[in-house]
Amino acid sequence: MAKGGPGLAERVAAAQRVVVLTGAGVSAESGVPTFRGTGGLWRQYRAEDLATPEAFGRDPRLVWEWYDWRRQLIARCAPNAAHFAIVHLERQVPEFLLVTQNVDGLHRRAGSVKMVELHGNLWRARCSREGTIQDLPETPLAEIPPRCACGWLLRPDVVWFGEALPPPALERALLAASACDLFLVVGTSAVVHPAASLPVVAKEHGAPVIEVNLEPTPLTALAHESHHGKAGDLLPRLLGFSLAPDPQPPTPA
Ligand code: BV8
Repeated sequence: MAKGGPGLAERVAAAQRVVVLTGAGVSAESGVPTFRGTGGLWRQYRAEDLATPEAFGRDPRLVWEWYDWRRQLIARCAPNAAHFAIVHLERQVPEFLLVTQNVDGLHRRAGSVKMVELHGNLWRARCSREGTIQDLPETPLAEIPPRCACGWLLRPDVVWFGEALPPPALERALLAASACDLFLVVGTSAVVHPAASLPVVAKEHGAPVIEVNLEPTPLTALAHESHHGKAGDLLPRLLGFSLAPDPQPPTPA
């Protein structure tokens, strides 16, 4: 629980440069299974066994069936109060960056703009040869595994275990973590690197690290405050937002 000192709303009010790191827990209340929770399983497989280049090389059809299942499930999910609280936060602080590990696209659907997707996005596919990107439909794929017009296999445009994160996204996240004056971590088990090192970087540069998660994580000991509970309940309350069901889209500049 909170270890004393100013509450999160006070810290935000005083902050100039805020970074938020999210994981699968921020989408849990939208109905998206987390990676390591009970809902994280698909058929008899573990996510870690399928989200690898080796699994894709061995059985591209199986891996695409998993992503196709996830996309169709996520298409029926909506952003929840935690996503919208983060949108409000983005619009409230002078400098803001959302760094998400999630590939479900729900932050963008909620209205987040200043964000990096460290692990890519399952709504996009990439040609295995050319690297060209194409958007994927909410409906089931006509052909599994899908192929590029060049004939080569398409792959989900996500970062698999053992693959490097997109350098521009990681560099932007590291720079923001080292320069922020408040680092908020929401809904991550903090076991996947290098994303899990970002709060450590923030703390080493003097920023308070505030964790909001259902249960303790390896980050809890390091955090200045840990709030355990559901992000959709806790985050709006901690930030002092009485959230309208869906925040008005930003007025065009
Ligand atoms: C790399 C995309 C090097 C795919 C994902 C030891 C040390 C350092 C690194 C390693 C190491 N051993 C192995 C590694 C490397 C590995 C790694 O970190 N492995 C872990 C498992 C130990 N990392 C990598 O391979 C990364 N690449 O290191 O490359 C390199 C460098 C140069 C050249 C070549 C290679 C790549 C990692 C990215 C993998 N891709 N996703 C896809 O999604 O299909 S990771 C995957 O895990 C998701 O992105 C997910 O977001 C992410 C992290 O998981 P979480 O988001 O935290 O989800 P989880 O289910 O674990 O936890 C949810 C939390 O929410 C829980 O704590 C739960 O309590 C909480 N919760 C639940 N409900 C709620 C809630 N909280 C609040 N409210 C609720 N309602």
